[in-house]
Amino acid sequence: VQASIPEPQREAWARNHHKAFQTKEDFEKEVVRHVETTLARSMFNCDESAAYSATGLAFRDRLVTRWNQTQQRQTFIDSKRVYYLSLEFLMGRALDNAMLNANLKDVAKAGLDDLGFRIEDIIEQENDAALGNGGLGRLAACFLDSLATLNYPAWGYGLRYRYGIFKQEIIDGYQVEVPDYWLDFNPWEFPRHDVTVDIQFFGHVHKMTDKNGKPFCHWEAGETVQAVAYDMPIPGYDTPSTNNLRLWSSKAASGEFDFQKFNSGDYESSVGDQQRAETISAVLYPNDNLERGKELRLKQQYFWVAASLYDIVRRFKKSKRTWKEFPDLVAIQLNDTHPTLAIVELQRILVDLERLSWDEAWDIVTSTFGYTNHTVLPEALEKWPVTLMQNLLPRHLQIIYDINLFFLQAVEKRFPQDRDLLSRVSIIEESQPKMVRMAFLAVVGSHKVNGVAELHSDLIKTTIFKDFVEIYGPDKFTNVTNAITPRRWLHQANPRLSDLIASKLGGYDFLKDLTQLSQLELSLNDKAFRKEWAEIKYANKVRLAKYIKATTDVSVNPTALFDVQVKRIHEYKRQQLNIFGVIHRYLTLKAMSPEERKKQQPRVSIFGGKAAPGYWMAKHIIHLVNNVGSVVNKDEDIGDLLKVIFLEDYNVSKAEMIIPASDLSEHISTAGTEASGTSNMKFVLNGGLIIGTCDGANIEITREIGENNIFLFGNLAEDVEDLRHAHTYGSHTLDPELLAVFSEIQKGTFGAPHDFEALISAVRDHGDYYLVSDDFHSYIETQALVDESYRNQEDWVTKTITSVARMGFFSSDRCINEYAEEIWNIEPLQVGSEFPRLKKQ
Ligand code: NBG
Repeated sequence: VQASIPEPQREAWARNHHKAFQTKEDFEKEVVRHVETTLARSMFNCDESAAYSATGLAFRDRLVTRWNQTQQRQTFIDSKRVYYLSLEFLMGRALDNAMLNANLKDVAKAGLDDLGFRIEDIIEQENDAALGNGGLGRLAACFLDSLATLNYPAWGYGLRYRYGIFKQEIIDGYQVEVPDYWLDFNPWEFPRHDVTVDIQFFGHVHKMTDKNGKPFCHWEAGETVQAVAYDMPIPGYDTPSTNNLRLWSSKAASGEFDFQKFNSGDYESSVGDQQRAETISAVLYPNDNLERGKELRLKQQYFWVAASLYDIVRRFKKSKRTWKEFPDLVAIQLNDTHPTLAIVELQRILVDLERLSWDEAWDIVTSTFGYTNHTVLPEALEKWPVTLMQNLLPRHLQIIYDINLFFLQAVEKRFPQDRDLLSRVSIIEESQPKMVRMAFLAVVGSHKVNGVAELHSDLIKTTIFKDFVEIYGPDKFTNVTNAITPRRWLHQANPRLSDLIASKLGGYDFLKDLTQLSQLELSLNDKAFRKEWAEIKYANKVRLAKYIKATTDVSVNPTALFDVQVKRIHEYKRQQLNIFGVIHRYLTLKAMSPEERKKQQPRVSIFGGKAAPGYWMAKHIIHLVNNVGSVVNKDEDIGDLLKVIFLEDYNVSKAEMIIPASDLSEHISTAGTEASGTSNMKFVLNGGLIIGTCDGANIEITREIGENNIFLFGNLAEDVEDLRHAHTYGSHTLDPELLAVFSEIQKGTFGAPHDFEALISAVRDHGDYYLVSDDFHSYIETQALVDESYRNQEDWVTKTITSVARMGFFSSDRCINEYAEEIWNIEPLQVGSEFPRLKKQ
């Protein structure tokens, strides 16, 4: 291409090449230019929101150049790319991240200061990109950060929801959901009106013959909707590599705006078509670890998967390789079962459109896909009614039936006469109504299946995928333990701690090689270091205390132990165990003499998290926490000894403030239910300790940091089944201390007892599925141990430093390298001189 451009033109382009700013002066010029031209404002009406916009645009310009170079280079080199398909990307804010990754935050701070703004206030102006529910979506975001930082050629594909996860308001102690208008101003996205794909739904399948007399299937659509690409640049840390996150937005297909109807006066219905099309990408389903078979959700999934595959195939075709080479250039990772239709869609493209034989196509498909499982909870495993699939995607259902047929034939051959096995592993569940089991389809259509922590990966092999281990052998199943990006979760969220660590380790290289943290253990006896370490935690707590005062009007003492549980509200995560424990603490304190009370460790119990709008039990838990808070927080007998806070609208940017301020965080799921957990890692990395069950990544955190540095309690995963069985079929005696808590609630101490009856009867009358009573005593005892440990501050600081020093394993860079080597078989691109490295400031 280059050679075809005449020299003088090339010179003109080169002469005018956009030069990214590097100094404070140039940054200021860019900001003022954007205020005065892009935003059409001036010094006199530039408020913080405008200053944010201009700063964002200045950094965006910088990113774009690198982004284009990265993409050109990846295309030129033509090596294998990985595509991460995720229905959720919980990105949070982009500006702070862009500044830090470019090593230019100090420059921006000084420049904004000159122009009359505080950088912290400007950062606060940005809406979170909240296109996810919880851990699954945030993991995808951490992975994008690592992929770019490690210079892997990688794209994310998702949906551009008009509304991300709802905003949570707490009114009279209840959760109220409010829409999230995050797109109102978003400088980080680039609409690509030229990158569109027509996506079809409904209709009929016709059997046809081609000119050689070969039969093939033709799918004639009943409805067509257009997918439009919106791109977001994903900068890596301290590298020019800038990857792409492509999010699809739906609109009426061209020609769909019906001029016939419009001209004949039927304006409403022509606009109605438009709106129906736009509905597909309108909302994120606000369920964490729960699937409901809604038609629109299946439409979303196919829309996104079909657009992404069209795009991937189009890119592949430009390389002029043969189809057999597809898996040499393309790896596709399925983030949970949501994108499983991609397996079927690629098979359809290869067989129906490209006319490959079934077997050739299937080899390509299965070599291309990898599938990550994120849960064993039965209510979260996706199943779609066959009738729904038949109606919406008639050709895909046929292909699924064929995949299933060939799969079952192969199973039958190896395990003759085992009819039970065949019905257990069939992709079609022979229930009423019949269902398509998406997790089984994902297993059959992928070359690797991974869980997200060791215990979880073992569990999937012995429970939901047990038969598939028999069929395929154990090598198809593997583990990649989740992790987090230290750039956002240490450097950005806790800059003072990051700076302190850098001062000890001789620079910021640890952010790219987190195992370097281990050298911190050499400083354990360094008095000045320990003092600064403790002061940083205290300062972070003071900041959170101010925020609590401003948002809830409750004053909390920053010298108290800050005990935090922030995550989606779910019975399996057991916020009810926590709040019952808090009530137990309150009752214990109330029963003490004033002298005795003085000896107790003051605590602030902080909760945060959203409940799915239709999850009634979860909403009751929120209500109870708020009601307990309103009683305890004004009880003068108690004072600073106990405060109970519910923080509204927990999200990524709030996590960045809350996590660095925690002394203790709670990761207390019923053993065997939390696949991994990732906030547990964030808390420890920020110098907090954990109280937790032997579940998910808690187990590997313990292995890394040592049992003395974590507070484990409760029953083990291997005992859960027997306990549940005993609850239902044996005698079920409840913990007496828990019963005391229940009777206090039933006395009306925390508001109308009726409101909390369901929470109590789940434990008392309905078999206590989540083992709240079984673990209660152990939980209370372990909390007492925490109090005792916290009293010895020197010891506590030693524990926190030691823990941080041993967290190297939990960088998402390690995790991404494992995926790259074991699943994707891709190499990072060398960043050479033609693509210069950033200089350290
Ligand atoms: C969640 C698990 C978490 C895990 C994240 C990321 C789903 C279906 N699963 O424990 O509950 O940390 O995935 O792997 O959202």
